[in-house]
Amino acid sequence: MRNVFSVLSALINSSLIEVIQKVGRTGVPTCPVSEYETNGTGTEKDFFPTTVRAFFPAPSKGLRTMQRNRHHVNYQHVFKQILSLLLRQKRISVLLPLLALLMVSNFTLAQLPLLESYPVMDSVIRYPVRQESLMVLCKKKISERHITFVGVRGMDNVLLVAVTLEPIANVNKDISLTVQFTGINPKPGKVETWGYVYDRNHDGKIDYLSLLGGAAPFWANDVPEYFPGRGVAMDMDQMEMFVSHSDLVFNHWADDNYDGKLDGVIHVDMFEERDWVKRRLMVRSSKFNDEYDDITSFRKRPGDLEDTIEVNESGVPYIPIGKPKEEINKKMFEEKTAILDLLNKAVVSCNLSKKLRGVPITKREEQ
Ligand SMILES: [Ca+2]
Repeated sequence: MRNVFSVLSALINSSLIEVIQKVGRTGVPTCPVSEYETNGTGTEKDFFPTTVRAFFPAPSKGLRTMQRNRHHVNYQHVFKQILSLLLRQKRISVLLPLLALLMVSNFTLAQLPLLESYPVMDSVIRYPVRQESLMVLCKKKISERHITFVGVRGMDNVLLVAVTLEPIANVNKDISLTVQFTGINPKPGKVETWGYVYDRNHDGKIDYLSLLGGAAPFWANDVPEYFPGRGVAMDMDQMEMFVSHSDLVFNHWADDNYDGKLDGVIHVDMFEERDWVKRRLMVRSSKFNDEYDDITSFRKRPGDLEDTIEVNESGVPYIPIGKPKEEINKKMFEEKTAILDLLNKAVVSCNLSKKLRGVPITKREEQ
């Protein structure tokens, strides 16, 4: 029995996460907390992801307060401390099931469906890596398109991919991870056709895309209802509000049954009378049969909005940035699946199957 303790102790002292990674490739992620959650308005549900809550249901008040003061909750650290404590007390009967649970949770976390994956992926976008750290991992030309896989200097994993008609001269200059402005108007960088990509089930294929959709201000509770509509002049305070609420817009596409076909999307929907993002629409086929039966809307996090959604037989109408009303429907899913297909072909020819990220470990990426 002493051997068991010493081996476990050594493993934990070196790195618990490395041990888990050997079993499931990705460790328990450092769960990022968005501004929404750190400003105290989020609920515990927002704060603790489902799978973490499942075996860590009631964090002490002190722990929660400590974590609220940080941008990132480091669950790795918390688990490590708990395990160290159990080891010191030689509570092997508690320790082994906990280790098993960690491994199981690691497995399920890697395979969260769209709506549960979204908050983690969204945090990566909110807290991007340093702009100048981007580097090209591989370039391929397929079907007249230049596909550029981009990583971060010092790491060999894929961070994002761009699909362009012309080759990209300089990824650090041409791809902007943060919003740019012309006057007070938000805009993306020079290259607008890129997105973050993930392989949640570690089968070597991309199954989740966060595609750049433009740049716009996001409506929030602090914006007054009387805020000027499109074409109406803004005063200085209103301009400041317009700028401060502006950000890059990403639409999230997921293949939740890992068959290579996209089956769910979280897409922005603009106001009809204002150039602001009104809400995000989630449209998903829960049976993976092109019937969109799982439809909801929210602003920052699922569950934060109660409103009505127009649903047609063919799909869900929405207003894109700067364009008239369109529809999220089977045709749109097929178009995006064609892009996914193209990207996965490029992954193979670039030999990057093992370099795709699972559920992101945000803290590591930010370093
Ligand atoms: Ca699918």
